[in-house]
Amino acid sequence: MAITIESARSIFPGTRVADVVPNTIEAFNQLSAEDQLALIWFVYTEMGKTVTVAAPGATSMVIAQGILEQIKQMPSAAQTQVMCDLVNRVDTPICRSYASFSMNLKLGFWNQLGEWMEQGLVAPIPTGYQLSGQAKAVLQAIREADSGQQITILRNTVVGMGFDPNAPGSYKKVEDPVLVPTEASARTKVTIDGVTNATVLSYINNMNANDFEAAVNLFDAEGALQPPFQRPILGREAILAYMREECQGLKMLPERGLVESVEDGYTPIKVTGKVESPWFGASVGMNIAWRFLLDPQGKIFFVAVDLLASPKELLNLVRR
Ligand code: 45D
Repeated sequence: MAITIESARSIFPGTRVADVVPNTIEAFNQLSAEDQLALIWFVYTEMGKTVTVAAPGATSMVIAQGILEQIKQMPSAAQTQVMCDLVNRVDTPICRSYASFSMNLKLGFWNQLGEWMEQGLVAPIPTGYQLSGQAKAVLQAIREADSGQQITILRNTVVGMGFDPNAPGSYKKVEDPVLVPTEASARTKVTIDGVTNATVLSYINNMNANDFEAAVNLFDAEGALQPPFQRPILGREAILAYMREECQGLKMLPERGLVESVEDGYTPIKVTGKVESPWFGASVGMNIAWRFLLDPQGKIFFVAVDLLASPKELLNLVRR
């Protein structure tokens, strides 16, 4: 049977992913704008007690600064309106600008608003705001999720806001400045219990050094990368653009893995471990699996990155 990206997606089918993330996002999107804002506020402030959010320096915050200042000058009711518009994806100039922001810029934008809300410079969520019954259920589901799942839910709510006049994601994005890769002498080298495969080790080491060109050159020309809860991204060019937006400052800490026997020249390799985002650093480790399928030349034909259902899944290295 010929191996395709579609067939590669189902390698290591016993991997249990954190379904709570897409399920919660779906329920969240059904809520009113006021409920959504209040709910994120509660999650964010509750998490704030245990983790510190640090906006990464690479974020081109200057681009958002004008809009942020504009919001800060508005009367309180207008500030609340802007936030509701963002949630409701209304067609306004601010919502269009927001949609053109990179992921990190969207996060940095809200992080600033959150700080100002705390300081009373931007309209806060009214004290004693009562969530609807549905919103309470969503909040409870988020509280029961682990911290890695919580930050993924938070991030996904922020990414979908604003108004994109064309198909979602088709808007010309403001690009983040490209980080200089870590110099050779300062690079870390991971070891993975059970995996000595040079491509896999080199992938992780290059990603940890922000050397996305080197990482992308490890892919087959027709290769694909599938982020958590997303469709595969196809081809080196698209993967490189994605990495520049989503992978700067990530810390990948693989722990163990399994190399399966070769089938039709292709090698399935599963690796599990933690990933830390620059926003939360070591205070939030996400439990991750990488499911690689290497082609006969040892290039990455496919890799899926999964957010795991539980820490127990870190030990699940069986193929079926
Ligand atoms: O609405 O190997 C207020 C890939 C209230 C690549 C607010 C990967 C109102 C390949 C609180 C102000 C990338 C796939 C809002 C690996 C309101 C690869 C503010 C995986 C919105 C390993 C909210 C990488 C705020 C992974 C400020 C899994 C929210 C990376 C801030 C995951 C939320 C990174 C933040 C994640 C969330 C980062 C900063 C999940 C950050 C999440």
